[in-house]
Amino acid sequence: MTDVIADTLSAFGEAVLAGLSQPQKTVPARFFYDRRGSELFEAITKLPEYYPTRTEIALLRAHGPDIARLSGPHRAVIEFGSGSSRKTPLLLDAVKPPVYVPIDISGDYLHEAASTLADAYPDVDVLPVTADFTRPLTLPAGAQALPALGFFPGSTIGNLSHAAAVDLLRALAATLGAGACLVIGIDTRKNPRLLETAYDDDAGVTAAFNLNLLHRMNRELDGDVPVDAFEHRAVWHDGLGRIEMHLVATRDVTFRICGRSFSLAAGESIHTENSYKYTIEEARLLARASGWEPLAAWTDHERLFALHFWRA
Ligand code: AVJ
Repeated sequence: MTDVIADTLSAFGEAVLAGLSQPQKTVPARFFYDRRGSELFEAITKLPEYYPTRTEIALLRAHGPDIARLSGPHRAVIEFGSGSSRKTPLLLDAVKPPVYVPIDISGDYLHEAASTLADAYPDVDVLPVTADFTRPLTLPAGAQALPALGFFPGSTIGNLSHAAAVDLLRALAATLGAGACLVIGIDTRKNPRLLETAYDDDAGVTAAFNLNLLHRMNRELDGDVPVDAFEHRAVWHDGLGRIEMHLVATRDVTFRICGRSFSLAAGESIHTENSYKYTIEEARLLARASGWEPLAAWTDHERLFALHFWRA
């Protein structure tokens, strides 16, 4: 009979129950992005403190011609996680590919974005694929005929541990096939004050983004988490080279999720995100460790962000 509950639990529910049962409570960062979470992330990318998005866009604008020259003509552009509506046109304008394949796990959003792009780029064959790109997958026939140029912007790779990043980058190489290239955005290590500010902005948007996870648990998992008993915290961990985001209990709390009870003592936290940062040299090591040859890296004057070009 208890299996009835297990069977009907969403992936979110399963992850939350498992994560809250560990000594250091945790919820995987991929669950930030419900409708509200995606809106809040979009707002984060426009914050004065959050430098990655605008810096990466400037790098794509400045180095579009370099990307086109290094990749050569007639490649299929394959984008992993197609949420970057402001970045894709910059790459398409530079490379002018005959085929563009956006890959995303969320089908609704993907098809909406794909049809907008298809309208704007009548000469490009847009072939969206709904899939989990962390596993090797088969590209549509129209893309297989051409060598691939992968596009993985936004430093999404930073959410993964080093081992998981290597695993993912190997899967991308397998998906893209022989002769592939990859354009990947990777956030750099920098002054910890700057990093912590980027993940704890004055307007409180990142705090709202983090706390939305608790609202989502209440909405979707029949929860009664007292959200006002938690506060957002972002800390730089120098040894691990990552920003950690936590939801810290400001008093002892007990709540229920999917009929199960959980408690936190005052000061205890739920760890919600890691955002690893890589020096340009560390990113090159990551490339080599995952079967890629780093060919070029571009960064801004302040070295806030880096755009890398790799070849399989
Ligand atoms: C989408 C994972 C790249 O780590 O900077 C932004 C997510 N979290 N502010 C990042 C995020 C808090 C973002 N990534």
